[in-house]
Amino acid sequence: MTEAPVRALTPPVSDVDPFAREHLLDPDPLHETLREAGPLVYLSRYDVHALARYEEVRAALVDWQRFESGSGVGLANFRHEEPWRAPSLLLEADPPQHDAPRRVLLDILSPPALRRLRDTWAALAEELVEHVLADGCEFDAFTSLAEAFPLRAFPDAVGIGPDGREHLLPYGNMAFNAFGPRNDLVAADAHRAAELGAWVNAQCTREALADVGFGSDIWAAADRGDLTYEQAPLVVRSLLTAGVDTTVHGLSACLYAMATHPEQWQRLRERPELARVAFDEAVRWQSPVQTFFRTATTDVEIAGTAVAQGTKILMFLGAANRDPRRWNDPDRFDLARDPSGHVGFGMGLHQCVGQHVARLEAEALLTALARRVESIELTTSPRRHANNTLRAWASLPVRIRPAA
Ligand code: 8QM
Repeated sequence: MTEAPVRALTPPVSDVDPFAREHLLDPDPLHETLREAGPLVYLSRYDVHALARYEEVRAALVDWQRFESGSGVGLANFRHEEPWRAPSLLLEADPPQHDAPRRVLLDILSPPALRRLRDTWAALAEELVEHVLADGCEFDAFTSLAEAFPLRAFPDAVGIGPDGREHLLPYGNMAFNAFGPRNDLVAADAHRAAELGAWVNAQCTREALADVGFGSDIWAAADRGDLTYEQAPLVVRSLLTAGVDTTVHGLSACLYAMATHPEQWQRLRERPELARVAFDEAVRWQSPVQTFFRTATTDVEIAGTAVAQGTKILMFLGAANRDPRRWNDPDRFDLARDPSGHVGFGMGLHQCVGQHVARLEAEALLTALARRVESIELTTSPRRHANNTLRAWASLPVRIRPAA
């Protein structure tokens, strides 16, 4: 038996707008449609090819030679459109330019380097949990925990000054919207882009940063010659862009999961060492970062379809993380599963360099809660926040019962 060569198939075409508000707020139905349409779907509205199955998303993520990041990981192609800010040296770069910044951050954000933060963050988490317990046990877990914890922990760890920190979340919201099309979400923030960008850039200079922290570590890498002095502030900027909203919505995903799965909460209380598994399972289940693009560096064939050089490839991380071809009962949030291999942090060369920071934050918050809180339940419907890249929240109203 010989198989017929499968060449230049025409992929299924969809005119859906995945960045329309309804899909951003509730992406699961669209994800299923795209996964089931085929391994590759042409999205006519944006002239991009989309991947929604685990195998294809993973393959594209690890194939940095054929699917580059340097022409932008959003919809805009930097070769044809001016980027809204100087490109990131990490996210929007390929080898060899990507290598030095990557190595520097891998070291600064490595598990041994984070050990000094562990006790501080555990104490901070306890303080926040005590506060919500003392405050009557009914509160918005989005603002009081998921936003409050990273905002108290991370900017201090980077070493930025105390002033203007209220700009961090609006800047992140803008940066993550900017990966999508220029829709109403981008227009809504456009009037603040210059002001927010200037504030963030001003936090990245050596003079603006504390003597101890990730920021100072980055400048020390420049002193050693591991980075140039021109690169250092842009690497600091990567931390401030990628390190706040992602953890806010990742922690929100955990809290939402726990509030809606009381049996999983009890399991975590019995075995608090599951906190990190719980976080990764929440990242798989919700995928706080929903989408990124790559660009084909040559004419390529994906699942039998010819894709021309320069084509943008839209990878649905959230859809891959719930692909039934890869995951048993994928829509279930389940601490008994092994969530490793999820693509919520990406995969390959660009895989989230801050993932150990995120896990440490989640571990601190979840273990503090597990010690002091018997139950968590929603009091009213949570509210989502529409963003072109993030599966984001606006509010998570809960009631907790203190542990005896
Ligand atoms: C997303 O600016 C950056 O380097 C950067 C921005 C956003 C991310 C990563 C890096 C994935 C969290």
